[in-house]
Amino acid sequence: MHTDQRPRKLAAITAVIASAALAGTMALARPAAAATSLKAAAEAKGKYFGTALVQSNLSNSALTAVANAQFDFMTPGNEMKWDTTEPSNGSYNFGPGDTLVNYAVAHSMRVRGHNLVWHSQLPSWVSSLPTNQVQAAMEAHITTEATHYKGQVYSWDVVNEPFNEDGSLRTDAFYNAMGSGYIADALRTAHAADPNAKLYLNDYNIEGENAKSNALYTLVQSLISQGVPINGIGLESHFILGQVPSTMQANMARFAALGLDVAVTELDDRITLPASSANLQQQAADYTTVVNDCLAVTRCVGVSQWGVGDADSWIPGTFPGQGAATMYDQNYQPKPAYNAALAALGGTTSTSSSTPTTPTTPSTSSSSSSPGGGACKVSDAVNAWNTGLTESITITNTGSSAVNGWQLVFTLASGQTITSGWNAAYSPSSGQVTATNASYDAAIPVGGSVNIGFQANHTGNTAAPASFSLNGQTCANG
Ligand code: 9MR
Repeated sequence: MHTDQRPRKLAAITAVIASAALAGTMALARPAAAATSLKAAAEAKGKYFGTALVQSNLSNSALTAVANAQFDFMTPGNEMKWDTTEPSNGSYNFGPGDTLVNYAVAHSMRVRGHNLVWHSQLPSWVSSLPTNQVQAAMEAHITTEATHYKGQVYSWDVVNEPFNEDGSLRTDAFYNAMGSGYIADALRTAHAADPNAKLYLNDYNIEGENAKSNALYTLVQSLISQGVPINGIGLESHFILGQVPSTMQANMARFAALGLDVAVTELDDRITLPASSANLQQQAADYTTVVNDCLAVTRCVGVSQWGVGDADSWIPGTFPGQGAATMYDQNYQPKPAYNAALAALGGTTSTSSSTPTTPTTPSTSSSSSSPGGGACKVSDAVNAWNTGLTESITITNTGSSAVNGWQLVFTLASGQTITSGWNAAYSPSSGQVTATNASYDAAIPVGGSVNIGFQANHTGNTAAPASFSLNGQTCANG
């Protein structure tokens, strides 16, 4: 918007650096560094960033190196489920869960207890019980497990995946024995055992507004009105590439408005293999959307991915031909989705090292195209740090007909190279760049806007592009 701001800011920053250096107090002049891990960036926003771990992961040093550096929250993938913890009636095994809890404690991760009541990974002795014995078995299981982990878990998924897709309740052993009242009973029992744990209902395909999330919403309203202890809703978020629901933020907000926390509990984003670089860019855009949705809802307490890397994901085993669903590749190298999630949280991918970085102040600057344009206007904002920047670009259709498919052309300042982007495909990564719409934002109605953006490395010049053209037409200053 105002190209004239940057020179003044840079001059001011330079002056601060110079005087600090003279005074021998450069460290004081250095602003709080942008976080370089998911957990630090999330914590700076008052949230957490988690992963799921299974016991066998703990002996994989490449995996634990990433887990320890990036995550401050851990969900045991299987070890707290009924088939592990009470494989036969009244006989409990908390060894595997304890191992993971101890690991989490040792690495400053909070724990999501997962889960107390679920139709799956349920030992057959439970489903074979006469219906008049199921309630006692359920209450005993909840009481024993929640008491065992009392004070050690941040939250419990008390009932996991209770709904069918049409919003009816699943007719599992618990429903068949107790009707819909089993959910309230389970929550009350868990609360009695561990009054400080946050009690959640957790499910999949409830991320957007749909029949299933509507039914959950209605159930939760009713639970609250009856005084049933419930603290949060877990949105599993097992997404298909490019299909993060547009209503996710609004959906989170409506549950939050009931006085509940919400959390993204099992995030992944599956791709039909082999994953192309365009797929990975789309996945980065999807992760950005999810993180931004959580950031936009104060009561969204955090985001957890299901597994550390693609090598650990359940997707290929369950959806043959699909995979590459996480932020880390098979070798625990970060993918574009990692950079995108970190950038969305306000962090930076520049690796921290013992070498002091040049003190710089993250600068926000903006510029836009020459005024006068016609069918479009563009506003952009650059947020830069010592070696990198993010640029957020909003394109508005100011013409009199809808845009259907678009290319935005702009020229990066010398030394800038795009490393990841969202909501468009960017090519090439430096010089004159063409950003091509993603499938889901090809249409810009009259008066409508699309936001895209990217993360780039730079070598000192953090200037925004001087002008933008949309489908060959120069855009106005937005
Ligand atoms: O990741 C878990 C996998 O190892 C198990 O085989 C599977 C069995 O159902 O459960 C997986 O985790 C699920 C989680 O507990 C609940 N939501 C869906 C997850 C993926 O299936």
